[in-house]
Amino acid sequence: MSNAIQYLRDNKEKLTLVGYFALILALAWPMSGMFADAWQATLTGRGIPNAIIRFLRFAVFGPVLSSSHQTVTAAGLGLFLGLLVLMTIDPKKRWQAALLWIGTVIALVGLQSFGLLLPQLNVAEQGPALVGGVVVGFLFGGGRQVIDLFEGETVEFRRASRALFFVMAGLVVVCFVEVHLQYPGIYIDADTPFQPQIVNNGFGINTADLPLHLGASVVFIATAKRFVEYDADREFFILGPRASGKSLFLIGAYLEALERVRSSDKNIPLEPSQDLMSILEALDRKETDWIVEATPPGQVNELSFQYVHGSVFPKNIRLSALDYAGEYLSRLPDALTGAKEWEELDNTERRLVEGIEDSDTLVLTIDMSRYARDEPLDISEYFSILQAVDGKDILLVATKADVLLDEFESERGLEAHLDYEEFTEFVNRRLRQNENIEALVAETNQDIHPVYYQTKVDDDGNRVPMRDDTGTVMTVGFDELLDKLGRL
Ligand SMILES: Nc1nc2c(ncn2[C@@H]2O[C@H](COP(=O)(O)OP(=O)(O)OP(=O)(O)O)[C@@H](O)[C@H]2O)c(=O)[nH]1
Ligand SMILES: [Mg+2]
Repeated sequence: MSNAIQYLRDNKEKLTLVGYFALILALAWPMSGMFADAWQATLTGRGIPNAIIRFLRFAVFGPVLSSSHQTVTAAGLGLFLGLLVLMTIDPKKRWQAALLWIGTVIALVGLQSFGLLLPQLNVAEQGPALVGGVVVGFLFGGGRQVIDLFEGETVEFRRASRALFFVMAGLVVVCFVEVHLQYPGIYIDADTPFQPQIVNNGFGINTADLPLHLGASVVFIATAKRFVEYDADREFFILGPRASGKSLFLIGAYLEALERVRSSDKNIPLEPSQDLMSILEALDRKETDWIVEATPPGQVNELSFQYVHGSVFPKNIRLSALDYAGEYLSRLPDALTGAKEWEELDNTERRLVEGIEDSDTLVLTIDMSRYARDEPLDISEYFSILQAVDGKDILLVATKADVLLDEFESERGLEAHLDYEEFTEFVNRRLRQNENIEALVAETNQDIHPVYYQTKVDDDGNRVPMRDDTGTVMTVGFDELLDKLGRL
């Protein structure tokens, strides 16, 4: 892979940040212009926002405070700021919040140039409404959880982020409608706020600046949506013949996620599924040997857990996959293509077919120990499965890559776990000498991703996992794997 592409990949998050920053700069101005137009339009046309402001002013705030329309805008601004403060405190949303602060300041300056909002506020008069808005926003967004944050717990202010999104998106939609749609207005009289009067404006469409406003609004809402997202789900389906290392691959990914939890402030509970937990119990008990037995035919384990990907824009990624006995691989193509009728399939086959159809990523394993021993790889089914499904991301994984370590070290004089990239390049070059694998790489247009458990050869000549002082197995390639999955 060329250096430039590698650089872009490694710094993708920082580049995204710069991109968003540019976008906010570019959007804030047309958005505040549209806001100012909307303000004018709703005032003259007696639009619904105007009616709402006047209603709040006379019927809600009026009885409590000496109220003007500025009281209503101050309360709204306060609400927005209260939510934004919470988003700023949320470790997962810090950067998004920083960008929104910048956007807010630009928008306020923009509105000021139209004589709106800030110049109209009088702190002494609107102070209570502004502060009240901040407090309501803060409490509504889940501000009480801030205490947990100080106690070192992992806290997400999902509600604040979501509310902020609705406020921003709502405001944009309302402004857009006010500027571009003319409709019968509503007048709220100061003395009789509960008896709205219709103002007959008729209907019409204002096309001035319509494309600009429409474009800016859509981009703004889409960006805001991405800012408040916390989660992504990825459904995997792992393909591989018997004993190709499917179960240990999924466990390795989990162990890596567990390892990450120990060294991060953006943790979330991993929430492993029931089936994964029962496998992990066995892992604790067994000190010697491999962790898992061959998965019994007929048994389908649902393995899933979540982890955090990314540092600038972290997201919770939930990874789920079915683990099944490799014996089924050869039956999948017929079941998938319909060559075998649904009624003829047994329960396991049906679940696997559904699993493939529901998945967004297929993981194709290539068993390195078979490769090293020149045994058949049994991957011919991959081709027919790839033909039967479309639109899935594909990941080629070389399992048990430790069997190539000696060769790598003697040829390149490097250690794979320290020079993983070099090792990947080596594995790819080595494996593509095999025609079947070369065809698979060409078909999927993917690099092969090597993973392995550190192993040693025991007295009987078998490879068994090495364990560190604490008795945990050591894995290589899974850290990069989780990153890769996060980027998909
Ligand atoms: N050297 C080495 N051997 C491995 C590695 N991973 C798995 N193995 C070996 O491969 C065997 C099978 O691994 P599993 O994960 O059970 O394979 P599977 O694909 O789930 O097998 P089935 O459930 O029978 O389909 C293990 O018992 C190990 O002997 C690895 O990283 N290095
Ligand atoms: Mg298995």
